[in-house]
Order: sequence, then structure tokens, then C-alpha cells
Amino acid sequence: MLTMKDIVREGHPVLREIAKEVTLPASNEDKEIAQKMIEFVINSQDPDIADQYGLRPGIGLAAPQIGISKRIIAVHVPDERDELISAVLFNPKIVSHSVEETHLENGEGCLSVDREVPGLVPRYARITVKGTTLEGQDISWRLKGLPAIVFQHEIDHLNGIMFYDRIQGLDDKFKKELPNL
Ligand code: K2U
Ligand code: NI
Repeated sequence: MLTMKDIVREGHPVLREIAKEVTLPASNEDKEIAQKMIEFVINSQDPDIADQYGLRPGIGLAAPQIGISKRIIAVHVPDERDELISAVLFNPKIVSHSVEETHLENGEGCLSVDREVPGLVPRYARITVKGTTLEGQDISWRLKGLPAIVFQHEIDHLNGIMFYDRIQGLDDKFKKELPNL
């Protein structure tokens, strides 16, 4: 199982690369990567497992965060009706979005960033995401609320974007990759 030692931290170049498309149908290797990723996110939300293995709770993970520059994300997050969205997507793509924006009141964090970075992160309030699931199904999901935010956060990782890149007015010294600002 993946633990925090497998999570790449800011400053590693893989987090600034454009991840490569996954050849479909996904190979067994890519399916295994995806399965480990969703397992990590689910484990990170289980208090006993998270405590036992020192996992930081997460609602999403992108393959570059485990050092793999491929367009794979895993998300395990309740929507506004408390319906669970738990999925892996290969080659996810935001195909449309609202003009309206939203943000998390307390800003965002990242499993690859071991520090607080203050500031609001503007996100599209509603998005339509297309991609391919672990089972090989091509999906098109319309998302809003926290699910929309987490998908944007994870797809940013596939494009080498960190959440703090989007914080307006944040002094560049806080955007430095190196912990010694
Ligand atoms: O990609 C990651 O680093 C996982 C992040 C994803 C994320 C961060 C901020 C906003 C949306 C998604 C982790 O899940 S950070 C922990 C977390 C947990 C619950 C809600 C928000 C953030
Ligand atoms: Ni992140």
C-alpha cells in the first residue's frame, strides 16, 4: 500500500511536468497504479488506518504526486447530497466550465506541500469532466461544490500546476518551491 513516503514533495521536478496521456485500454501496470492511488485516498480517510500508517487525510491524488508522470487521478469525496464520488480517471479533461468561480473558505492544502500557504484559490464553480474509468468506461460528469474543486486541483497536478500558483496577490516568495522561502 502507498504511504506518505511515496508522496513526492514540492521542489521535485515531476510536480512541474505535463503528465503524459495514458494509452487506452489501460495496461495492467497503469490499472495497478490507479488502484494503489484510490486505495491510498480511501485509507487516508480511515481514522484507524491513517493513524496506524501516518497518512494525511486526502480526498484526491494525482499520479505525479507518487512520481509517475501519467494522466491518472483518484478521487474519493462526498458531493453536496453526501453521495460518494469514488473513482479513478485516466486522461481526465475539463471540457466545459461555468464563468462563475468558487473557493474553499480556508484555502487549499496539498499532500505534496508540507506547509500552510494562506490565500483563496479561485476555482470554477461548475465543471464538466470527461475521462475513462478503471473499468474502461468513458464518462462525462457535471460537478459542482467540493467535487468540482478536487477534480480541478488534481487535473492541475497533471499540468504541473500547484494550488498556490492560483492564489492572487500572494507574494512570490510564498510560491517558491523550496521550503526555505
Ligand atoms: O492533491 C492533493 O494534494 C490532495 C489534496 C486535494 C485537495 C486539496 C484542496 C482542495 C481540494 C482537494 C488533499 O485532499 S488535501 C486535504 C483535504 C482534505 C479534505 C478537503 C480538502 C483538502
Ligand atoms: Ni495536491
